[in-house]
Amino acid sequence: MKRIMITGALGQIGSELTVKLREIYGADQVIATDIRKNETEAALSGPFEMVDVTDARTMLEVAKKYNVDSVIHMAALLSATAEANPVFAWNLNMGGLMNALETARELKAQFFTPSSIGAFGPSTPKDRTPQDTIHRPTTMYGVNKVAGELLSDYYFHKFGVDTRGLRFPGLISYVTPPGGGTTDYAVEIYYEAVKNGKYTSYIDKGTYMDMMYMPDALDAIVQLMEADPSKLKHRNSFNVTAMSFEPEQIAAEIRKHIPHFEISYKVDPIRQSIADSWPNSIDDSAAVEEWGFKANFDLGKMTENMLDKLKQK
Ligand code: VAH
Repeated sequence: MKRIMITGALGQIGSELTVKLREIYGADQVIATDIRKNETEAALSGPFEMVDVTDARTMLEVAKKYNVDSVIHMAALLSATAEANPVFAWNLNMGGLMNALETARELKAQFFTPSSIGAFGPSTPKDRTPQDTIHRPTTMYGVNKVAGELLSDYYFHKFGVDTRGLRFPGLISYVTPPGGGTTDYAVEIYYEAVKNGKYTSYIDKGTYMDMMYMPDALDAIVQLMEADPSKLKHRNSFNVTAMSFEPEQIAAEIRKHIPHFEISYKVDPIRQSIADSWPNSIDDSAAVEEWGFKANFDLGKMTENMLDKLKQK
């Protein structure tokens, strides 16, 4: 990767990924794009262009203007928002992805877009979910992610586009609050613990989901994109995870730092049903074997870092 265009650069992953890529490749080599602008570091620390990913012409124009050699497509609706607006989610998630793949094909650029544990469904083996297995998701987000994986593989086999992807678990960060996800309870709980010493979870106790601290997710994107392509047996997309926990476990970890912290439950049936359709834990051995994936943060280390950063914030 030398000159990179990022879509959704002001989103939950994009805003931190933009800053990290500028540190690695140089600020002027990373073109941040999004449908709106704000005053965050991602928007102000290097080139920024307004791009609505459903507008193919503008996206291609911007990519040509900067002669990018890599397209990192992050713009998409997450699971809960997509479930509330399924037709809009299909048009944005799939229309945006097609436009980004076409842009990469025209510029002979490398390509990355994230998939998710949301690409699995109730008939998928739930524990240590394999890299290659059944994908019958029951959410619009999951349908988008499976279709997106297949479309990205198609662009590799049919047009030779160097497409790569990661099936992310829930991502946890202190920088950009998430929007519209199912796993976001695991982010909100830290903010509420610091602010109010208590949290009411919309996901029920005993609900296990894979999670990862954002620094590990950002490292994984760069590591995969820089990996030797001859070593890749898979491309779209690799299972990656750092931990699997349920709400009581993250609450117990928080209490090691905030002893009086209390968790209560007011289950949201829609997001609970989405969570119940996802794996309890996934097997990331393919990522480890093919490009040396390794997460550095476990629940203990993440909790210590999150609470420390949020207290500073
Ligand atoms: C969501 N955070 O909850 C995203 C992610 C695995 C979950 O895809 O929709």
